[in-house]
Amino acid sequence: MKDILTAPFLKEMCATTANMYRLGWDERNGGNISWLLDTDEVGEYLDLNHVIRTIPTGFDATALIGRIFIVTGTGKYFKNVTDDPAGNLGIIRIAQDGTTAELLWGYTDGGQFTSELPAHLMSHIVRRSIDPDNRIIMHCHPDYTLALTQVVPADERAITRVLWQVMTESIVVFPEGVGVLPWMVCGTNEIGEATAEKMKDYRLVVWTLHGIYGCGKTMDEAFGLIETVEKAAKMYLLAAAKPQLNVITDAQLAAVAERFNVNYRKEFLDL
Ligand code: 2HA
Ligand code: ZN
Repeated sequence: MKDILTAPFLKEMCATTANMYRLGWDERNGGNISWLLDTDEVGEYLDLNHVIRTIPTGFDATALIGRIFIVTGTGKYFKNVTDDPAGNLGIIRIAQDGTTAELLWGYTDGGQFTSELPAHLMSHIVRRSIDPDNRIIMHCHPDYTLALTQVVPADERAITRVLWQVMTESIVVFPEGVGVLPWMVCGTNEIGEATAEKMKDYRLVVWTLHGIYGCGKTMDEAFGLIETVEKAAKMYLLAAAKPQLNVITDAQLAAVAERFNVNYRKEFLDL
């Protein structure tokens, strides 16, 4: 059995959480990541027959029975993951009943997975029905994205247009736009269901006055989506309250989308 601390997925969880903390996106215990792992790969590091304990999830994830995830822990700080991966992360498998998680590694202080597990697993189910290679769901609290939700209506078209209009890359990186949820109580099955519903149409979902969700096949893809939204929100807010003399017009947005051959959401433009 190989040493799990040398596993590429573990090292990437450490590197990513540290990076996100440094960017200020994950203050205190803010943010969470789940990564659907390859079972055979996990088997190189862990005895898959050894369940440390079981933890009820409180919702049905039948579509993920037998699937193994590495998930950040509830109440844990991204800044501490690298120094103590086993205390801050856990590797869980969805049990045969679909509503229990089997702990295979981690959460060494008796802890458990993020309170946002419903949003994560429900989003995994939806995204994999659209893209079977999706593996990552990432949630964080990036500064400018949050601030943007104070000053732009909590509306998909309105927020997407702001992000598209101020940075040329935006429509190329997220041509489908961003989904937006109104303010809701977090950590509940309800916000999980609402997030997953948005994930049918979007790879990015903004939670008003809270943060953002991104997804992808790889950590880079999920991170890159969020990073691009955050950059565009920053560009907008750096100039906010000053007369906006120059934005990318709808015709120009369409031209960029055509040049990069992306299928953008046509109803978000006035053409
Ligand atoms: O895990 O970010 O949304 C802490 C949070 C809750
Ligand atoms: Zn959060």
